[in-house]
Amino acid sequence: ASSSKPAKAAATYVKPRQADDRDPVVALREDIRAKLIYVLGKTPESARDRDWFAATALALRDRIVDACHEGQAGTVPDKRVYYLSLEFLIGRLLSDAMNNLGLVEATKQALRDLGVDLSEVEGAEPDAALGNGGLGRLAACFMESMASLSIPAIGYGIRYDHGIFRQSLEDGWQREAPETWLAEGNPWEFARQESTYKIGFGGHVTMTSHGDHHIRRHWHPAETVNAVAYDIPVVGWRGRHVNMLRLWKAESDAPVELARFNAGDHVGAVAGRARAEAISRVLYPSDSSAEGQELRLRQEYFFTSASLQDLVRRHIAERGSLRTLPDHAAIQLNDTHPAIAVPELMRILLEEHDFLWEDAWQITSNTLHYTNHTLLPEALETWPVELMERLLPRHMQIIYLINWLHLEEQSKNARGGAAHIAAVSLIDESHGRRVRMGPLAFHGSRRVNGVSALHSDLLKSTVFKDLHEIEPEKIVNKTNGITFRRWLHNANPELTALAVETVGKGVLDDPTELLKLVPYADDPEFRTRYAAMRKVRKKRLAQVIAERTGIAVDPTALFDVQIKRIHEYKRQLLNLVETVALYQAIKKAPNKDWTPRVKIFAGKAAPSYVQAKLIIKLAGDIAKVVNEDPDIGNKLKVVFLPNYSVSLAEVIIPAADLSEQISTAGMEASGTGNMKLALNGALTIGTLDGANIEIKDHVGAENIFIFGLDAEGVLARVDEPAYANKAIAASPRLAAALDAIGNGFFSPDEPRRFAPLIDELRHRDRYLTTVDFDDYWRVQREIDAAWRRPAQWWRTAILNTARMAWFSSDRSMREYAEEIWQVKLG
Ligand code: B1N
Repeated sequence: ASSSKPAKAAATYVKPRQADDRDPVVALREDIRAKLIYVLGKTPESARDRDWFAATALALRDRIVDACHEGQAGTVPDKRVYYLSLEFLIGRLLSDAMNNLGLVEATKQALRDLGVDLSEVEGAEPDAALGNGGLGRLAACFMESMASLSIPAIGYGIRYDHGIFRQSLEDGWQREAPETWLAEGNPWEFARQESTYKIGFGGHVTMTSHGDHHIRRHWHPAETVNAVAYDIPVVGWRGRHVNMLRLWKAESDAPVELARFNAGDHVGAVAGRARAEAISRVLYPSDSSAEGQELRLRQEYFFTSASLQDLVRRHIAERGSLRTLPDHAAIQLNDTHPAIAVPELMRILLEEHDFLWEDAWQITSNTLHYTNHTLLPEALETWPVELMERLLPRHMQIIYLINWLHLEEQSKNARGGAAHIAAVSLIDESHGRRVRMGPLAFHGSRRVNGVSALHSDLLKSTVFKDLHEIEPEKIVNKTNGITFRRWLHNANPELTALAVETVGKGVLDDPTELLKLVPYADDPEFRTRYAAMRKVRKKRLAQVIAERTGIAVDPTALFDVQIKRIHEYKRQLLNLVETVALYQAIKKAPNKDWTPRVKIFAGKAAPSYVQAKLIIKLAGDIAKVVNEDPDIGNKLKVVFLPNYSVSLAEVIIPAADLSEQISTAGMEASGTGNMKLALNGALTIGTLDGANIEIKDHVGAENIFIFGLDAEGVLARVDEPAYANKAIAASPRLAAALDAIGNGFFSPDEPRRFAPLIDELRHRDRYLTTVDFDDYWRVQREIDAAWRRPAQWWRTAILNTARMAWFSSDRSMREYAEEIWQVKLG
């Protein structure tokens, strides 16, 4: 490959269909044309980019189906992984499919022959944005890696009509609009009407006696909703293996009430249907916080029950008896959202398959596994007992019995006092009675994992301390990863081409080959080419910034990037306060030799999260003042890019020089954006939090900028009285920046606008922003200096790329396969 062309791995990986001996380009050209004309009913003259996209996707989908049939037809795998997740943030699928099938160049050529530009076609694909942030994107990376490693797997989730809302800025304030990815259909999916299951809600439980001591209970739901399967095939690297993402759509099983309809009550006649179908209508837009609403619980039970019924039916068809379920199925619960799987699998085994309790419990607790993704108290799900009894009465009974047996066991051991029993109970009695879903998932699972080394340790010492002491082998760590196919090969073809040219094509199959780039960090010619790659990407981002915000940025400036959900614990506010302090410093000495910076922010705030929305407004207000100040010029620019998404991340990440990973230590479970940015050669400024610690271990302490308190330091400091006051009093620079924001310097039309943010910092500062400020400032100035030594800077960037290999989600998936699922790679 030459450095100017995207890396493509040789010709095609998938043999064309039998009796198809056409050249791949010819075949694609003919097939895309035929899809356009006969499936979409368009002519090449009348087709829009969106039509060409659908035609191309359909032609590629055929090839994925071929790859699937070639690889797996008729074979039953020894063990399957079932990944249950309320979110799959898969984004666009076209470049993934082309790349993994080895058809990037062939597709580009075929479309060119048809007079169409591939990049326009790619741009016409809507993002499948069925997730909020890291948790949903992780599920998508894991699906891609499982397919690439030939791990037999099915991902189960919800086919939301509306994914994460579309964010726009109105006078700097976040506005939400519904997202409509399905408006023109989804060419990747197969509707499987025949795979429909009934999901019950409400009703009552009856008991019948079956001889001595044997009482059978039976649930009679008041309402049932149909779950209909839609399958999206996920093709792995080199088309060797295909898995399914099976998403459930809610459909009413109640017919339109004809009598009411005929009587003229057209709305009443369909009201029941609307209620049922609401379940898969919309993704809850909250990240790292629990939604206590009834509809959310209905979503959780709906997709969990459909998925369990589906996998139970498959297991019985393949193996006969459910006794062997743990041998052939590993179910992974992505956070507690599907934790209702514990009582639901018990119910299916007890009620529908006549198992005895003890046997059912053995099967359940050897099949389920649970990943925890956060320690934030506001994210730990609990459901009021009263709501559970009303919506899922049989499950509530089962939870009571699970808990009774669990506490009975605990009362026998030495620690069995009242405090211990209250601590390990699955029911929280402290503020009304609530079911604790984390402990329920923990107790019902064979393994529980955290998502970074620090996070797993904190699980053991904090939220699951008592349960961990009972079963010290249960918690294991599985540090997150990212798929390099999307986040390096597809997102950064220039860097990929450079790596392939330098260390060989093997790097596309084995990321550890990136380590061979280490010696090139000292090669001036390689550094120059690496920097040239970045320049290309920064110009592209500058173009996007200009189009979407009207702000002109200089691509030679340092691009400083913080892209993630807006949340107080992630501390965008720390970055903004530092921005103000820097602005004030430049104003004081405008002729000093400042390092030009562009501060780039992007991210969505939960619609009900008032402080987070105010932080977005603050970024916009600061940007307005700073960007228009003639004293500042190109020394500092501030940009907030609206509507952050997977596809926008693919543009920003390869263009970033500096990656902001500045959460309060102990609060970011792992982070995965940190990995994407470091892989693409951005240097990290970060706290010792989540996976930052492991990134530091891999890239080397001298190649990352660490500042602030560590997790232990945070725990100690929060108990000190008036820590914020003291920190502000000790830092005139911090005090001046807070005064400016708090007094309305950036909001003269409403001087008190940001008082809620500043008052929180002054009086409470839950996230220790004031405490970490001075050290953050100090390290930022070190970065200014580092940027002025380009040879050294690029050396460090290259070492980051070279040493991030371990953070491939292939590594994560291998670890899960070996140490949790005990499933063989194909
Ligand atoms: O999961 C990611 C981690 O890399 C991040 O550090 C972590 O914050 C994120 C409730 C969540 N934790 N919890 C959530 C999302 C939606 C929701 O409704 C909680 N997301 C994370 C992957 O491990």
